[in-house]
Amino acid sequence: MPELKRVAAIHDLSGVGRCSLSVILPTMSVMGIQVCPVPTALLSTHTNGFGDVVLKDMTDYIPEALRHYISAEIDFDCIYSGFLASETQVSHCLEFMDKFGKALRVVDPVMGDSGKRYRTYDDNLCRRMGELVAVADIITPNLTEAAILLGISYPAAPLTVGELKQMLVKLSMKGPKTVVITSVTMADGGICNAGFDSEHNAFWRVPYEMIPKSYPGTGDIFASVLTGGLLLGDSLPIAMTRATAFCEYAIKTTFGYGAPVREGVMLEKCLPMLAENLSYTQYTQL
Ligand code: PXL
Repeated sequence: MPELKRVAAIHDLSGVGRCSLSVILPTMSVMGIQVCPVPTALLSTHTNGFGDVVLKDMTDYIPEALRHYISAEIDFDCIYSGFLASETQVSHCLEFMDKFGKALRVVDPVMGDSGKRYRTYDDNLCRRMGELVAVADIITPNLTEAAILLGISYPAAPLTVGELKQMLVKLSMKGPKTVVITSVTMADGGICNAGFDSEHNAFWRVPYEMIPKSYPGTGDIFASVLTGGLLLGDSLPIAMTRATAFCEYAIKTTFGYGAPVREGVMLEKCLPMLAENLSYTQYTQL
């Protein structure tokens, strides 16, 4: 039997808007990874642009599912968390990360975008997200979330390489060995995703073409492809380039069709590209 990697994905399930588990499941599956969803909440849509959302909280489900997995001796290669609805959910994620100590711990500290916090996140929840970051092996904040985690204001001006490296190092000093910051506008031109591997003191930069639209769920897709790539044996720069190339392709496809922003990217049209499992090498050193 081929050994497939198994991931516990602790995220919400939003019915419409192509984010969180709705995109994580197909994205990692097409890469040949088994994703086991641990839904933190059920939402009719995501929280940006559809008005009053119907939300069923699943907080109590998380520790019960964890107990079942332990008693059934089910193991995971990776625990991957994202959007969380409450501080209690952070505590439950910490338990999950603790109980599967050998698993790769990936924390996507979903809290905001484009300089703004999502409306369901307050100061306390953001602080607790910092506790989860501290136990992670890998974190994938966008620039907004990186600023929140560092307790600084959202950088108004493009970043120099030195400023960006400092942010990456400071985040890694909070615990995670690997830090990837997405959507960084650079003072020397362009926009990129940037990574730091503290074990090898290596900094990586993956540039991409800026499209003037911000589609929900692209951070979830980026973190899923990055995590999938690393689980399949990619190095950090190769996994970062795979994830960047796929997001760029999905965003340009969606933009090219003029599809509504709030519905996220046209993932269904794009997934075959990921199944091809090519190697991507357009990174540079930061
Ligand atoms: O993609 C991040 C995300 C996840 N889950 C929910 C969201 C968002 C972003 O808006 O609203 C419910």
